[in-house]
Amino acid sequence: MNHNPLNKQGKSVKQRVFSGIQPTGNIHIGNYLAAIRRWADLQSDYENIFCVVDLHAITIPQDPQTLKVKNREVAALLFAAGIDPKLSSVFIQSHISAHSELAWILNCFIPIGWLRRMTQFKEKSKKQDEVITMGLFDYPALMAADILLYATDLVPVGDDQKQHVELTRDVAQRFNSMYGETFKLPESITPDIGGRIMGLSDPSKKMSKSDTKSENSIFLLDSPDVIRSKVMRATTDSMREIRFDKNRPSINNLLTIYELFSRKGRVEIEAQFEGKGYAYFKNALADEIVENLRPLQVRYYQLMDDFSYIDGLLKDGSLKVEPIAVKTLDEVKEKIGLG
Ligand code: ATP
Ligand code: LTN
Repeated sequence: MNHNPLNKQGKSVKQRVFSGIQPTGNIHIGNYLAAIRRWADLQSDYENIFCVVDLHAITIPQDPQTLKVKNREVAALLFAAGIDPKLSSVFIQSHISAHSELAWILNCFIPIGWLRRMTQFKEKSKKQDEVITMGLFDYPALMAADILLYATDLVPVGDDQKQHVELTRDVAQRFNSMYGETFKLPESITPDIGGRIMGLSDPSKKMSKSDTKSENSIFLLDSPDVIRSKVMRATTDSMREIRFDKNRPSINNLLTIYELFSRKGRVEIEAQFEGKGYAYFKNALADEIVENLRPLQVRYYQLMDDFSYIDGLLKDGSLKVEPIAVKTLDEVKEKIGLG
């Protein structure tokens, strides 16, 4: 897939990709398959900016020491998963203050009704035991700021974030219609397959970092034994055939995970497991996941031996992208009469 337009000389101009991930909980294979691996796969076709969104993380209470370490761990995971610092800038959101500043300004252009409609807010505020803060409610304004600061063309995300990118377009359009062309309108890109990987023990719910039941998710750093045991215990139905079927959520989800990790086609997969039982399939699935995650895990632990190296990469990332953010913010402030 390459959406890059041509410039006047007929040369392809790289479009800009921006996406983010929260430094919370444990990164799972849903995050990997729908977001991180796609970012890595796409990176040579685009100009890429990836952000560890710690300001989004604090919309839910976080332990300060853990959050600081998590920022580096998640960055290390991105590099371990193949994000190449030569092709992609990676940085920590709170290191560039323009994000908070533009989020505040956008707040003043977002009707409350738009935020009330956000499915993620409705779901997260239902499960939370703590007080629901303005920050959680306002999460999409900060996400809009992240995207709009960099004149982003494309936002690769899982299905659950599509609605937030729509809101980003809406606020950009509203601002542009009031003050003239300022923001580029971004488009989300979601995977055709696996945009919403479901839980292993409860396939009616999406696999989620904040899920307290760890058997529902396979984490990128789970050991081979843990992966195997989670796959073997995954819910299945009472039917026998191993076939892709939306009406059979548990087996459909496991087959989708197999499809994405093995990169094989559906016909080939169904033929491979024809007449075989669930145990046989689950063993093959566990092997596929373990073998795919092995190199990532090796690289991750090597990188984590040297925190200063990760910090250096993150600093380079911020230095490279901050001028883009500052330029957008200055233009916005000028247009609305600030300063
Ligand atoms: P939390 O449960 O804490 O909200 P999360 O698992 O949704 O966390 P994020 O950091 O919010 O993780 O998301 C990072 C990326 O992973 C986003 O692009 C999001 O759409 C994608 N993603 C999250 N969960 C899934 C899933 N179950 N299937 C596919 N993509 C997912
Ligand atoms: N809300 C996103 C994380 C995120 C993001 C972004 C994704 C924050 N800012 C900008 C794409 C673009 C999530 O995954 N929950």
